[in-house]
Amino acid sequence: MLLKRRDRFLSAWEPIRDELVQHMEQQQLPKDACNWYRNNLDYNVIGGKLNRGMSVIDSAEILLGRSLTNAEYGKAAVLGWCIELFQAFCLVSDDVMDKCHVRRTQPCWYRLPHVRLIAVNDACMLRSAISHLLKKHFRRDTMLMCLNSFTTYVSFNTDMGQLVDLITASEDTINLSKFSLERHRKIVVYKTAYYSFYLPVALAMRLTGILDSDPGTAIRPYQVALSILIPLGEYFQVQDDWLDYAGTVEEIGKVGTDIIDNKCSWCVNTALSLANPEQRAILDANYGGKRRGQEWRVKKVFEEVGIAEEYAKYEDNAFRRITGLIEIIPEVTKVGELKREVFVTFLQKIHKRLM
Ligand code: DMA
Ligand code: MG
Ligand code: MG
Ligand code: MG
Repeated sequence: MLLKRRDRFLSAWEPIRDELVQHMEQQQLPKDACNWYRNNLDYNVIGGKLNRGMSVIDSAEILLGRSLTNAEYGKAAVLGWCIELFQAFCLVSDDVMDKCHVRRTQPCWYRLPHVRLIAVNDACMLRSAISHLLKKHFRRDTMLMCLNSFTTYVSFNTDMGQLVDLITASEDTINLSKFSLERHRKIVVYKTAYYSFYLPVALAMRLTGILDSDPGTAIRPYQVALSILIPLGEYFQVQDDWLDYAGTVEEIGKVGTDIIDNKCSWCVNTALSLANPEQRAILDANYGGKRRGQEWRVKKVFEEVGIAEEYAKYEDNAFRRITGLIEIIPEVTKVGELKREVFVTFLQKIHKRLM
């Protein structure tokens, strides 16, 4: 059942990819460039968990209380693949900026010898595909403007989050007193939560006809969705920070670089709040350091302060807190209204994740 769901979503990818490449071909762009774009799409869009993209379909089905017709599925799948294209854009550019080596258990795109900094333009082309697809597939729909404005809003937020992430992790001046859980919260909400959690649900809501400030509804559905999905996305990025430190490449498909990159991650902020003066001195002297043994010394302090226990507590709290937020939505709702199940499904998908 689960495999079928993924297979069906994957089978919608090929025509979308071909349509993007054909867009270049129709303009008689050189064959090598068209092939390059195809390789970019194949290498960077496929290979992940596809949770974000498939959430559009799942959420739409829950909201309608039935399976989608083939035509509805086609539209939901385009929206899902737009999110996966955005994710691909984020990862290709993020890996350049974070200087990572491995992604989805293969070399990061920019690490391929023939690619290198062409990856910057390749990332842009993954992102440009989104408005092109929306225009093509929704040109006769009144919802086009709304779908465009969601994606623009969410992209800008993601860019702002990445900016705060990057300037907080300055390479030449390492100063842990610049870090705080408050700053961390801004980073994770902006760089991750909007596009990974709010966007799939908001697109599914619009697709199934939920309008903001629907006359007759007491709750503002998009505001309610945001109030649950932002904390959910925050929890997800805390897990990403944790797995960067604790996960293996087999589990997470990438090699953690947060410590050597001087990232303002949940782990270092938590360790700073628990460290005694000697441990703090070790963190000050080694965090963000690239010399041999420095990362190991930081990890040792993480262990000593009991970060694993702290993380387990965080997970339990987050689960309880978000479950409470979901209960804002009435238990029984009519077709066309928000449903608890959209959010419960999302929470269950990520709670205690190990990959
Ligand atoms: C994730 O940040 C956010 C975006 C927008 C990619 P990250 O650098 O922690 O991600 P990862 O751990 O996947 O490199
Ligand atoms: Mg990264
Ligand atoms: Mg990053
Ligand atoms: Mg990370």
